[in-house]
Amino acid sequence: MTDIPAPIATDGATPPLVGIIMGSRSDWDTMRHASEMLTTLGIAHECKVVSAHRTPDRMYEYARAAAPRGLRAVIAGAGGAAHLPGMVAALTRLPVLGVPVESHALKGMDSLLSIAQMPAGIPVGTLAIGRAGAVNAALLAAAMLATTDAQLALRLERHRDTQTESVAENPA
Ligand code: RP5
Repeated sequence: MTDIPAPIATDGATPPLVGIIMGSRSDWDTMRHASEMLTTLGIAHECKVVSAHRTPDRMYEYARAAAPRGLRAVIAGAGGAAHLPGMVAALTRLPVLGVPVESHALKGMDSLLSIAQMPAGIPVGTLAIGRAGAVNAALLAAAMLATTDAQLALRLERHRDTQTESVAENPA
């Protein structure tokens, strides 16, 4: 059996490879699941509140600096009129993964459609509404990074094997 390498430290000393951003602190209850999955996989990352509406200058600066700082992907979560992922994607060449946060008024359908329906030319990889989308954004970012990181590829495969083994055949 192949040895699984130890995870990369995610103690803040390692430069982040993935940036998790969200439009509001109220999004953290959803977006923390992306952070937890990246931590599980040993991927150094950072988490910031960056609002397209309320802090447009912060958003611009974050997006413009993301690639030069060494980030390899951005996970952006937002709810309602969720412009953040698309605006950030317009400002960086990095892959941007959008997580529609569930809104009170429309249960996240507004978030989903405003993130997914990007006009041709600037893509946002849109995930599912809510926790599932946050978890899968982290797994998708991991899969992208794993194409050039053999140790991460092993950790990702191990994670998937463990998930498979945890599914009981008996429903009761
Ligand atoms: C969006 O507005 C945020 O992404 C959040 O999902 C939503 C509501 O924000 P708060 O009013 O809770 O700060 O920009």
